[in-house]
Amino acid sequence: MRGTFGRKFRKIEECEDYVKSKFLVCFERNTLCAVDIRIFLILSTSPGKQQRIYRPPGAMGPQFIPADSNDEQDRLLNELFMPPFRKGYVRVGPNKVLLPLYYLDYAGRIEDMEVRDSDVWIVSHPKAGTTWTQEMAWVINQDFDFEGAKVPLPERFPFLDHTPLFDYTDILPNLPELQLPLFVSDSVTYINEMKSPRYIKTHLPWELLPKQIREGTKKPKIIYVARNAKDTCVSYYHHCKILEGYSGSFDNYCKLFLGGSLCFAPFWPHVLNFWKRRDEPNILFLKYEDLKKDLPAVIRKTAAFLGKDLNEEQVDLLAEHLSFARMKSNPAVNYEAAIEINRRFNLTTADGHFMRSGQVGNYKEVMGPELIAEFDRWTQENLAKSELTF
Ligand code: PPS
Repeated sequence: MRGTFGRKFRKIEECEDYVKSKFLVCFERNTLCAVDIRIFLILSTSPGKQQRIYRPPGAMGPQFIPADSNDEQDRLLNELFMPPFRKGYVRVGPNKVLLPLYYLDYAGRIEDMEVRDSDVWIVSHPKAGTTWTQEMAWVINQDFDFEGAKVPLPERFPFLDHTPLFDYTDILPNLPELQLPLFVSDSVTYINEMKSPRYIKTHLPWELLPKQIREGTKKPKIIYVARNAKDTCVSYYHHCKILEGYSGSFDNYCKLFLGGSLCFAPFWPHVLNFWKRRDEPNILFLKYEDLKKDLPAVIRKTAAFLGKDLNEEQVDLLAEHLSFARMKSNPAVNYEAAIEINRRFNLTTADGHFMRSGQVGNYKEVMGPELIAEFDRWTQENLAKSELTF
């Protein structure tokens, strides 16, 4: 029997226990606060279907997406975005952030993790210029240790939510050659065990960051980087094809982006929740467009934020190291190795590069006038009450 979430169960009771345990972890840890507490469990049994709905009293929890949902967004997700390492999706928290089902295995540990004041965090919506900002912050904070920068970025600047994105539990037994390093197989443990100063990347929105950050009991340095929605969407589309197994068209992808149904969406609450905190002393808000316009200026600003004095020679040296051409050919940051592993093990099949166009306005090459107008309307509506512009 195959349950809604793609796991195999011998008995209905096993499937029920699985879903209850997923829910309870989040509830007990108080990590999830969606108002809608329904947990749908639709077991696809042959020949008929049986539906059970759990409503734990007074509890709040994640919204599971049923495999046979009639909602258009859910249907697109279920049909077009279910690679071997994705068992399903949940919507979490007040903004109903979409995440893989596997995230629930890690939600409690992320919520309760020990943050350190000496940490440097880069937070972003996917494809906003995260890697670029990571490399900049790392080199500055490590006093220009270009030798150390040859170590692959995911190792020295791991991605907290990496493991929750890729559930390899059913895949690994069939692929003994696929050896995963700890920062992939358990990114949370890897980060917990790192020496200080730690460098941590995350795409989790503000409301899903560890409690110690949200409550301000720990004050790591946090750099948030944002990018205009249209370029972010195009970049994310290519990323999802080459690295996350999206199999649909660009048009359908845009529907999912606008509808808040891609991992870490909805987009605007993600950006605005940091924009409104931009003046807090431990938060620096950057824009991809500004890195493109005047990289040396952003390098100086970031160095000041990290408490480092740079001379102009260093600024120029770093700007050169961070140029698109240099990063594209730098194996420590260009993710070619990860793409190669996906291809080798047939986890995704699409061609392409992580360092793709590196441009502002690249969306014009793929979006027609109507789609552009729709994105612009949506952007204006969401930014109307803020002073943020792109
Ligand atoms: S991820 O997967 O979310 O961490 O991706 P992220 O690093 O946020 O975004 C990748 C996009 O950033 C571009 N990039 C750069 N642009 C200009 N200069 C430099 N040095 C640079 N480094 C990365 C990268 O090419 C992706 O954008 P697109 O538009 O797809 O080219």
